[in-house]
Amino acid sequence: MSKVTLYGIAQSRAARCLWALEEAGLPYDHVKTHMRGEAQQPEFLKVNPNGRVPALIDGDLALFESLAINSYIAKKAGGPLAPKGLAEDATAEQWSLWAMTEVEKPTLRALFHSLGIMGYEKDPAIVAECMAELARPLKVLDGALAKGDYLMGGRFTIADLNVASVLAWAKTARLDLSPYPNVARWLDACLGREAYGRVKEIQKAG
Ligand SMILES: N[C@@H](CCC(=O)N[C@@H](CS)C(=O)NCC(=O)O)C(=O)O
Repeated sequence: MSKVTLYGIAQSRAARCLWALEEAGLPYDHVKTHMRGEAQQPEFLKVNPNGRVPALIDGDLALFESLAINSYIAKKAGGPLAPKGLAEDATAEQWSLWAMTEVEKPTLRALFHSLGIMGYEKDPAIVAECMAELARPLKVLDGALAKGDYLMGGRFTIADLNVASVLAWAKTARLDLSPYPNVARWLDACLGREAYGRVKEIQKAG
């Protein structure tokens, strides 16, 4: 299988794609493009005109958007991570778009204000506001996970990986997920996977 190239330091949303690549066992090169400065240089803008990471190149194909990249990785590699058939494909897309539109923004805001990082003040009131905003989607996810260990097909798939890779920030922020016990259990299982452990190692290595 042809080698792909992933751009983006591991301490960015590129971590999501590193997880998918490690999980899928796809051969890849990792170019540690920094999100500030390097990603806005003319050379990199040919890879991703948005000037953001991650981005992925596979031959003539250039892709941006972390979770779309992950869908591609899963389908290219095949195997249990990939959706089987149209219904699973649509379900995986549903969860990925949902994670981006319903979950990502308040989770990232909660992360910044719970740890006081990236120039933001620690602010428990803002974290509480984010948790209130997350209540609706987290209840939906908790309900879906009450029916089984994973989001679809009775196995860990790209749907789980994509949603968990966004909710990983909730873990880093130590957000209280106890009102959503199925989410808490599932997130621990997803983030406990060997492939995710390898991503943590890559992050530590810098
Ligand atoms: N929706 C995009 C967001 C990409 C994104 O914002 N990446 C950040 C790093 S985590 C970045 O490159 N920021 C640089 C900038 O905004 O100029 C995705 O998920 O790939």
